[in-house]
Amino acid sequence: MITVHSPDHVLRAARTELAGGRLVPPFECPERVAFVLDRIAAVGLGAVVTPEAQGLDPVLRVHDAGFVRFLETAWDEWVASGAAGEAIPIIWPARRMSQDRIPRSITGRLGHYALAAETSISQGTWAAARAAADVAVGAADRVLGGERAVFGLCRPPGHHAARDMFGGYCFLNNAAIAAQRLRDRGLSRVAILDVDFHHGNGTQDIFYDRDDVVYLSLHGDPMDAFPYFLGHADEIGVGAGEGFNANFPLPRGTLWPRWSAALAEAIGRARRLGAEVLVISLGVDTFEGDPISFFKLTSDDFLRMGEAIGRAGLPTVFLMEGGYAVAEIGLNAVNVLMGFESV
Ligand code: OKP
Ligand code: ZN
Repeated sequence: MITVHSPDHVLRAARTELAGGRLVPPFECPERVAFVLDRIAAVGLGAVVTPEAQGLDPVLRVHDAGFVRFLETAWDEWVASGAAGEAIPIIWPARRMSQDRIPRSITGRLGHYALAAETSISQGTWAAARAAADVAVGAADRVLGGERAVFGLCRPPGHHAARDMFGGYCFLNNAAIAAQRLRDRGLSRVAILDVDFHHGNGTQDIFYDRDDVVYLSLHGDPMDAFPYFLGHADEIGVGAGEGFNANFPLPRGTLWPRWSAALAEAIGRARRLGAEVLVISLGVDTFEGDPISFFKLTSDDFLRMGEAIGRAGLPTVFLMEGGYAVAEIGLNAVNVLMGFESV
């Protein structure tokens, strides 16, 4: 399997994440990709190629132009405002506050465009986010060109990024950008299957009223897990999109038997709805050793996960999302790809 990878991911190297009332080194760090590349080389998965630069057109197909402009300029404005640390939002347009007037101040705009406070914007964040979008498009284009499956080693991840919001370590929604690319280049129905531990609120939001991109997600129950405010089983889509969104919230301690039963249901749904291609939001933070999640999948379970996805028999774009047990992320992510290839 070909891997698409951009060395520019290292430009996202924030020093701070707000966690437990402290500023700590981010869980979502550049070393994650280094471990995945090491494992790809060790098992001889296949060639690693650099993506073509796409410009912003594929990004603007799913994201708000004002939001994109904000991401582009936020770091420079933050520095110009005299702040010493990284850019972290401190206030939101919460209930009964105006949602439609976008403040002039960088602090006000951070609150307008953020959905969470753990994710700081740092120097280089925008360049890395753009490179991850190029990776997603490069992977989608190779599947359009006839590859059975391609791995886009995206970093930073994307599935929490909504049309006009960043957070949860995500800035641009790589999976949504890839799915839209597949639609724009001729496929009629795309299914995004999100196996990351966290619900992909951003992806769900982007496609919620559409029947041409199905969103299916297995994740920690939002009553107990980030992003807390989306990802319930009764969120089924709206308007033309009704019936084209399916959430499988699962409890603390979930093991392979329960997780894989939900996976089988999700894949069955994708097939019945007529999906022609799969985009997999491949987070491996479902691993038993993950420091911020609460499922209990083993490294061998990731092989079985890949086999189950392979048995769907559809062209597949794998895109990296989460996974924070850094020493095991290569083994776990590449196990999914090897399981897929074994089918
Ligand atoms: C991104 B992705 C840790 C709290 C975690 C953010 C989680 C973002 C996960 N102190 N909050 O879905 O893997
Ligand atoms: Zn996650």
